[in-house]
Amino acid sequence: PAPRTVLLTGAAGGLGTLMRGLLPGYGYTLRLLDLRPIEGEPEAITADLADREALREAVHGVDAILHLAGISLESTFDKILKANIEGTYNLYEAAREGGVRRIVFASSNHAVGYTPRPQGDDPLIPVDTPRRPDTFYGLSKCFGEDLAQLYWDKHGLETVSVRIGSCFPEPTSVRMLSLWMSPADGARLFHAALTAENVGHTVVYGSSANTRLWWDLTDARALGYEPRDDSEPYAGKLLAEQGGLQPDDPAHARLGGHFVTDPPIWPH
Ligand code: NAI
Ligand code: 15L
Repeated sequence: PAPRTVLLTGAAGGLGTLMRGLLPGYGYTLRLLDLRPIEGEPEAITADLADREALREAVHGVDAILHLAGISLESTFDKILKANIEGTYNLYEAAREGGVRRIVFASSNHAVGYTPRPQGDDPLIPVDTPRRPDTFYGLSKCFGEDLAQLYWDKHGLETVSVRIGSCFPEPTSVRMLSLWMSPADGARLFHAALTAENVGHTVVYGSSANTRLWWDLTDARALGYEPRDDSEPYAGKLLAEQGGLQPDDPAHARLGGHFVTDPPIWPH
């Protein structure tokens, strides 16, 4: 049966807020969880992914989990370790114990951020390209994908890991013209990932059907995802404001963009 009640972690965040607006339209009842309280949602669970007891209660009776919670940019290794690595482990353990059948995991383009972006007639980047995280953040997404594989192989808990490009209301950079996932396409993809049959652990890229696409959406489409949007209408304005991508600029040459070139964040 299709999942009905879905635990949405990270519900107070940017993507979580967008999905709170869109996923009920697909018939889901959402249970919300975040570290931060959510205004106007008195029933939302305010809890840290470090709180195993809270997670046990939060997963009780849900059919699936859309796992968006965590640090969503580069940070210190210790913070990433706590929120993204230990936090995701805690959630998977709660899900396994609670008999939850499927998790949709918000992975990221930064799991493969050092991959050169296609130029000219280069082929699109396939899902099975070697992982090359560009940050501790991207490394935590590699961990999440491997954890998902382990929990499928060992415990039969299914996951679709969605390596999200850039899901915001509009693309705001020339790089995002290639990686943009419109919120409406995001909801379409998460719905497909929640409902496709026999996914085991499947990794897909998450974006709209952009004219300037860098990666291959075949595996996402195989879940039943049919993107309807394209960033191209935003191209003229962004290119005029920012100029084109320079092949010799390291921040433009690889999938992860400035995550590749930003200095690491070390603890003080
Ligand atoms: P965000 O930073 O706006 O939201 C993340 C939410 O997680 C926040 O509300 C935060 O309070 C919560 N959170 C952080 N640590 C937590 C913890 N220990 N326990 C409970 N909640 C915690 O990020 P955004 O953009 O909404 O992204 C959501 C997810 O999707 C993240 O996992 C991010 O890595 C991933 N992602 C997002 C992309 C995007 O384009 N928005 C691109 C690629 C991946
Ligand atoms: C991500 O993984 C981040 O969570 C998001 O904030 C954006 O920076 C996105 O990648 C991106 O690469 O544009």
